[in-house]
Amino acid sequence: MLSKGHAGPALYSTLAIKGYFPVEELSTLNQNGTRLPSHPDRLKTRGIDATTGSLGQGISIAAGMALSHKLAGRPNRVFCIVGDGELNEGQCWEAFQFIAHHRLNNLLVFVDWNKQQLDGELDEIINPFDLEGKFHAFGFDVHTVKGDDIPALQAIAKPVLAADARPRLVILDSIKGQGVSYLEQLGNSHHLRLTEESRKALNETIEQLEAMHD
Ligand SMILES: Cc1ncc(C[n+]2csc(CCOP(=O)(O)OP(=O)(O)O)c2C)c(N)n1
Ligand SMILES: [Mg+2]
Repeated sequence: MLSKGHAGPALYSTLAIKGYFPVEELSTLNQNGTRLPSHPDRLKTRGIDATTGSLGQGISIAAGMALSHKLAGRPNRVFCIVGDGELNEGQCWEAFQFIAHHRLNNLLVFVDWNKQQLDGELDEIINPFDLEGKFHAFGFDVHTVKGDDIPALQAIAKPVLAADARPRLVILDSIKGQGVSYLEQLGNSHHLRLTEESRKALNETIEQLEAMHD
C-alpha cells in the first residue's frame, strides 16, 4: 500500500519487475489513456490494491485491511509506506492510534523520513519533532534504519510477529532522490523542470545505472 501515492512511478517499476505488466508499459506513465497514472488507481492497474494520493487515506485503508484479515483469521500481512510530510495529515494519527489500539501487528508501517516534502524542508513547514518518540508513545515497536539498508529491512520485515506483539513501524532514514547525485543536491526535487542541465545530469545517471546492470 503506497499511502504517499505521488510516488506511484516507483511502485509501478516494482510491479513491472515482478511481472504484473510489461516493463515497456512504464514509458506510458501519465499519457492519455495510460494504465499508469502518476498516482495509483486500483481500477486501472494490476497489483494496485488501493487508490491513493490524497495523503492520509492510504494508511487508513491499510489499517482497515489489516483489521479485516485479523477478524477473518487470515494470515495475510499488509505493508504500507507513509511519507514524512504526509504525517502533517491528522488522519494519519487517527489511523496510528487505531492500529496500536487493535494491535494490528499484521500491518508493517514504513515512514519515508527523507526530511522533505512538496515545497521544502519538513522542519520549515511543520516540524514533526521526535518521530521515534511519538510512534513509541502511540504504542508501536519502532525501528529506525537507513532507507537503503536492505538486509536490515529484511530482518525487520520478514518475521511474522506473535499475536500479542505491538505493531511494528520502521522509520526509513532516507534521502530524497537517492542515487541520483543531481537530485540529492537539489534543495527541492519534488517537481523537476526538464532543462538542458537537468536532462544531461539525469541521462548520465541512467547510463551509469545501465552500465552497472550490464
Ligand atoms: C490531502 C492532501 N493534501 C495535500 C496534497 C499535496 N501533496 C502532494 S505530495 C505532498 C508532500 C508530501 O510530502 P512527503 O509525504 O514527505 O512526500 P515526499 O515529498 O517526501 O515524497 C503534498 C503536500 C495531497 N496529495 N493530499
Ligand atoms: Mg518526505
